[in-house]
Parts: sequence; structure tokens; C-alpha cells
Amino acid sequence: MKTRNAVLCAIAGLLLAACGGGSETSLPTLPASPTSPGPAITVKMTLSNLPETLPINMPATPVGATEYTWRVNFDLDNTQWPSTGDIRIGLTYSNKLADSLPTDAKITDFSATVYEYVSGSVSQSIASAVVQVTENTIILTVLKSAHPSLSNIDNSAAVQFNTFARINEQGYADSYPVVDFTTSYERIPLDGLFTDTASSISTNVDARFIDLQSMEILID
Ligand SMILES: [Ca+2]
Repeated sequence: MKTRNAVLCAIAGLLLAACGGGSETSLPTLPASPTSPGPAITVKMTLSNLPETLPINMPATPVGATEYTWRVNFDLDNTQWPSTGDIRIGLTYSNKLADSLPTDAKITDFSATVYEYVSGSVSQSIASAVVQVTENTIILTVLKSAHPSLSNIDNSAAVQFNTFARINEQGYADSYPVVDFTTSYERIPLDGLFTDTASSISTNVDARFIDLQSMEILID
């Protein structure tokens, strides 16, 4: 809606002195994106502090192990648990090879992928998502047309967000809602916005880039 207004403002801008206050000269650049045509699912995750780059291929990381992930699970069958047909959208780095050297990598270069569960524990990649980072927010966008199963996601879905980082051989995680066996998922609210007021990140380590603050799901 904001984007549509912004476009109208841009078109009318030469003729009208003010449009919705008119003080915005630069718009929050939601993608002039490769994903603009057609309905999409957009996931936004705002963290406490998100640097532009993070260290990857760290010496203590086993080959192929996940070093970072930020993701959301869609529970589409109300089992409160990953099961066949559920969908996960996430941004992950798990590409360390035997000969990979430690380096710093841009978060926007990590893999943004959509997975569909084919059983409770097995999922397969069904599409790629477009990743953007704006300040402390990771934005993942996937066109519904990228795979038929994506049409199963609507505003009645329940979701769970979780993040993970491997730092000095140790794993750190955050999740919303907090994972337990009864209330692991939460319904998408009407405004699509979630707030995580609890911090489950150890104060002994600077892992604010996985500390979930607010999350948003946009479906059209
Ligand atoms: Ca499920």
C-alpha cells in the first residue's frame, strides 16, 4: 500500500506540491525487485544489531555445518510440528568446504531458500528467495508463482521464527515463539507483525545479529 502510494506520489510529484506530507525524498527501497510481478510472500526479521558482514568458514566449524541461519517455519497443517507439506523460508550459510578459508562475507550473499517438508524431518528445496538487508532487518521475498506449494501459505498459517549462529565451536539460538511442545507456533496476526520481547541470547557473546526483535509476514 505504501509502495503504491509512493508510486502515485512519484507520478503526481511534478504536479502536486504535497503528497502525504511530501517530506520523503528517498523511499524505503523495497525492491525495484526481480520479484515485483505477481503475488509474493515477504518475510522480515529485525535483529538487535546486524552487521553488513559476518565471519564464515571459521576454523572450528565442521565442513558443511551451518554457521548462520535466520528462518521461519510455516505450520500449514496445525500439528505444531514440522510435517509433510509445511514450508520453511530461510537465509543460511552452511557452505564451508574442506579447503575453505576463513573470511568475512556479506549477509546478502548467503543462500535464501524455500523448503517444503516431505516428511517430519526431511525437507527439500523448492525455490529461491530474494534477500535484502536494510539496517537491522533481513527481508526475504519469494514469488508465489515460484512453486505451486507456496499458494498453501495464507494469513491463517501459524509460524515460528528461529535463528542460529555458530561462534567459537558453540551454537547460539533464538526463537519466537519460544520452542516447547505445546505452543511452538503462533498465528499470523491481522497486521502480520510479531514482537519478541524476550532475549534468549547469552550475554557472554556478541550474537545480537541473531537476537529477534520484531518480525513481519506479508502475503498477497
Ligand atoms: Ca505441521
